[in-house]
Amino acid sequence: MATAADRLRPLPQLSPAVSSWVDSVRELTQPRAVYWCEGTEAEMREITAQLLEQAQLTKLNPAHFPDCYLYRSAPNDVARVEHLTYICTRAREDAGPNNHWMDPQQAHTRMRELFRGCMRERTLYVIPYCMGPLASPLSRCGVEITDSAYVVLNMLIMTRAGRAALERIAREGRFVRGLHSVGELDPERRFIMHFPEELAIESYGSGYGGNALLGKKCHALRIASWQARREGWLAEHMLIVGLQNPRGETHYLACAFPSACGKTNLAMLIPPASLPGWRVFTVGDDIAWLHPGADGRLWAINPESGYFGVVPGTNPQTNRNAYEMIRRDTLFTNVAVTADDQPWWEGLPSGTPVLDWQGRPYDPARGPAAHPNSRFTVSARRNPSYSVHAEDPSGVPISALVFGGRRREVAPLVYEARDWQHGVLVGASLASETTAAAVGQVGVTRRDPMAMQPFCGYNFGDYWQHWLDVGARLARPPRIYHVNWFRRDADGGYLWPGYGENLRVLAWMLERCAGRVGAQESAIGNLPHPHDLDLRGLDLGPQSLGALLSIDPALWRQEIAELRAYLGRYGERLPAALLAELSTTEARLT
Ligand code: SAT
Ligand code: MN
Repeated sequence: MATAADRLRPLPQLSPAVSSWVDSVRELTQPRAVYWCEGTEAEMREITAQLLEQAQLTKLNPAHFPDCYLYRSAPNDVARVEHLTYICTRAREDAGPNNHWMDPQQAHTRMRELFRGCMRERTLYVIPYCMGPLASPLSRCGVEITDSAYVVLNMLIMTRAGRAALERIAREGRFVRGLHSVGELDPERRFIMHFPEELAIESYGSGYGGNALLGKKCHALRIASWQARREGWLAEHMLIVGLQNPRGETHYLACAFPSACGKTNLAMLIPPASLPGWRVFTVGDDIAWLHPGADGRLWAINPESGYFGVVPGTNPQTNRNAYEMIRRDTLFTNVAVTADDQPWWEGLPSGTPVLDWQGRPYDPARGPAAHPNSRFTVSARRNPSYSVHAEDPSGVPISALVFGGRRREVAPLVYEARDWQHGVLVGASLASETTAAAVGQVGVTRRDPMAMQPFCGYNFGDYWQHWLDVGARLARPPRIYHVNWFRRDADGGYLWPGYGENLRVLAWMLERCAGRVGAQESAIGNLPHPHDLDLRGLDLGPQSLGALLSIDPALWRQEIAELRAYLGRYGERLPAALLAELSTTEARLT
């Protein structure tokens, strides 16, 4: 425990390990000043005031959006850059075919050249942070050094940052080192490097989202997935949501979807009026750390304390909670503004943009007013459906894991894995149409196992084996499901209404977990009997339901062939059990 004397000590004296690392980075980067983040509200206000003064932030209309600000990123720096993201392990095979790899020595040399003198005339900020509740043994700490005050503001919202985190680091003596500089924001001089064996991250040349807020994807997924394998748990790209049914029973689900597929919406879902008596509690919207508990169940914490969510499409119909949540104390990035300085984005029912996300007079010919990957950063506590259990040091027990992709066809609305081992194959088979969350072509289908393709810090073959090993330790493993909210009809229209109506599918899962309903066995897993889906008040014809639950054996045989070829890339590291599951499914299809 920190003593009273510790509390009075200046931050740099609390942890010699952190201080000596900061000293070496200062030598290298040559900042004008070094600032240690305390994590207080006053500090947040001060940094905000500085950014306003430097015109890096715009204050939004205080009558409608009190304490809300707008930040505009460089136009060439608007999303994660997967092609510039590397896993630097000594052995190339440990990074696997799923990652770009660079030799650690070579990567360090390259980054040192970029970092050398890069903070001249800038302030070096030291952000000690804790991923997960400060009192939880499941949490892990890190320190981000950055020269971006905007990154500091985000990290203060997204993590438990400041003195308390540094005190924990001083006690534990262990932390992830994240060094970040916006550099020149030159896409030609941009790299996001991970050194899992050293628990270190080096990021240069971007100030945006997952490239720069190092606690998020870099630490809580890429480095943590590596740590989790060592320590026997799972770091996953999953939301965590509690659903209370009309009987008063609460079950927690952890759900994996690729970026920008509606995870935040699902995490804070609004039950439709025609399903009375349901309540929804959000524990997390993006990342779950899952630990086998002494009771044989899987327990989850959300390592983050805020949301970095996609703005466009947020409105009272699609997500009333999010719409309410971001009306105060919110940092907006790359949205448009109206004549009276209100933030504006595509999907809002009213308002007219006058400036686009780059601050230019809005001209529809130049594309959408808000950037498709524009974001809000807001404290999780602002969420009307925030769960009181989000701070529980032991986490929440998980009843079901749900994998989902954005697929026009092939995948039915929902199916259930036969058991854990089959569920690992179901997760590994995830594929989805790409979105604006990452740089690159939008709308092409790519394989995204467990929604971790951009985020797994090691070889997927080893990762699937680790999943199998964790499952073997669970006496009461969660059930595993696959959903597809995005199936289309022949004319390209969505067959399922999505958003709050998704609760109908989740409700069926809960009934399965409680052992109250059966299912129809199919080649790919268990499907709901149509009469077990509560569709009261939903205008969905029997034809649509039939199409949503249909399995086309020809398409599935093709899917299995593609999956087999894809998994084959992992060679010797691919667990034999996954191939056996694949053969079982294939045999059932013929
Ligand atoms: O830019 S982030 O990686 O934080 C957002 C996302 O892709 O989910
Ligand atoms: Mn994400």
